[in-house]
Amino acid sequence: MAEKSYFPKGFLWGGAIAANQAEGAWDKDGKGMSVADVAMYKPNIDKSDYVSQWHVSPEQIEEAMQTDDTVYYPKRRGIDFYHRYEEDLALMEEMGMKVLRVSIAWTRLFPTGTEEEPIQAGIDYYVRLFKEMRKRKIEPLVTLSHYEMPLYLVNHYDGWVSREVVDMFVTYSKVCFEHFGEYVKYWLTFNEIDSVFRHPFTTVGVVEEKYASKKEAEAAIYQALHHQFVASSLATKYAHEMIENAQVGCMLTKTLAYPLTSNPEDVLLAQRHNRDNSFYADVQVFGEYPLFMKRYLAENDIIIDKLAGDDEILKQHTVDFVSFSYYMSMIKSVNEDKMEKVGGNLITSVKNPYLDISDWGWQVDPVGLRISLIDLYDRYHLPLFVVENGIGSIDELVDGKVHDEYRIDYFRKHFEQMNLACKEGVEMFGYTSWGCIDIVSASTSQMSKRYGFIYVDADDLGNGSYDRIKKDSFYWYKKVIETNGAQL
Ligand code: BGP
Repeated sequence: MAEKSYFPKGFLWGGAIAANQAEGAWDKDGKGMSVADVAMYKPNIDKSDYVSQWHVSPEQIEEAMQTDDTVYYPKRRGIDFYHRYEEDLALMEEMGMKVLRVSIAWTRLFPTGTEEEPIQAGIDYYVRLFKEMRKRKIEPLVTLSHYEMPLYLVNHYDGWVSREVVDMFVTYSKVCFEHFGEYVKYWLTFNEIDSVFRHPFTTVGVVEEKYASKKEAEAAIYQALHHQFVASSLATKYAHEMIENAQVGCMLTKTLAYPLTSNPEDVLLAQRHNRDNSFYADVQVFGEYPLFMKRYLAENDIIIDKLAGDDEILKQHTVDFVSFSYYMSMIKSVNEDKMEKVGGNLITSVKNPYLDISDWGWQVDPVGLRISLIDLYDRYHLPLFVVENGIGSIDELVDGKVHDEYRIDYFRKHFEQMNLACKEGVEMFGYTSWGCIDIVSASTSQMSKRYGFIYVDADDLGNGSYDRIKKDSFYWYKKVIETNGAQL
């Protein structure tokens, strides 16, 4: 007998995509190049090798700027959401989705990021998109920066290391609030702001090879991160001033770690991982750097250049809710060097003997989502929103159907645990599955790593009709939403 539903009335069930992985039209209507337009798809690369698809060199940037190829630069074509959003929103409305998380491509409004005024075609597109969402009673949840900053700022300003980029981001954010505020109430500032060390180029525009040492690159990333913290707080300030009842969230990759054994040293390692992971949300919720991070920076001679007033900005403009992505849990151990690993070189973990792993080596842990929800709620006492969760898999299209019972099973188990978290006193108000429609993978630029309830008929090289096809999970999720999580 399934548990009764503890999801609050009006719970926002939905899905999530990002401009750079879905829109395509990378150079249409005046849009400038973003860091996503440099991401190259490399065929036959090992599934565990994310780094070489996502990290770039100055040479790769140069090479990417010389071509308009959309075959090996799949994020330039996405799934053509830019032109097909009405069809896609109709399918999402049919599913009963109450919210859709999208991002705004900064370079569609400010091609280089340095302009004083936005280009009208970009404004017009997003007004059309948000109006269409509203018409279909789909609440927009909008990410201001989702791995798609202007490439021009990387090449001419060292990305977010330069303080001027803070002002440029604030200009961009205020334009978004001014033109889209009447349609959009829920905002996220930076997607997975903790991922600046996992892939600094796509997040803060830092090209590590430009720095003489790893230590200098680390210091540059912390400086860039500080500028993003300030920019996030200023965006929060202006959202609150410019949009009535605006709700602004931070967004964290929750990478929950367990100790391999009850050896206190293992427990300490897991605790340190979880604490370091929370640092990024701590700053945006508590409005200051936690003492453990101040100590780390001092111990490692990392001096962050702050402007007078930065501390006050952080303190005065904190977020209204905490959002996060959840895909896996990890294991830490003092003996991890001698142990079997999973997860590839993006988020590596000791293999957990109690958990299955996805086709891409991510450990599937539904109970871990419940633990994460409880951890985050107990730490921040703010409403929570899961804005990414799902399983990337190879889906087979057979006679026009996709029988993805593995995806239904994945979501059923995760929703059961979310429901129990709500029962056990966690306040959450929404959930958006990642890639509710198949889109280009962030870390591998593949179409074949599919997350959607809706199949898009395109392969890794962009061959296909791009027809949208409802998977079995489409009908299952429709029922979940209809019954507010009672029927899993
Ligand atoms: C997160 C990103 C998303 C999304 C997700 C799945 O880190 O915020 O953009 O892509 O990962 O990752 P992938 O697409 O690489 O499977």
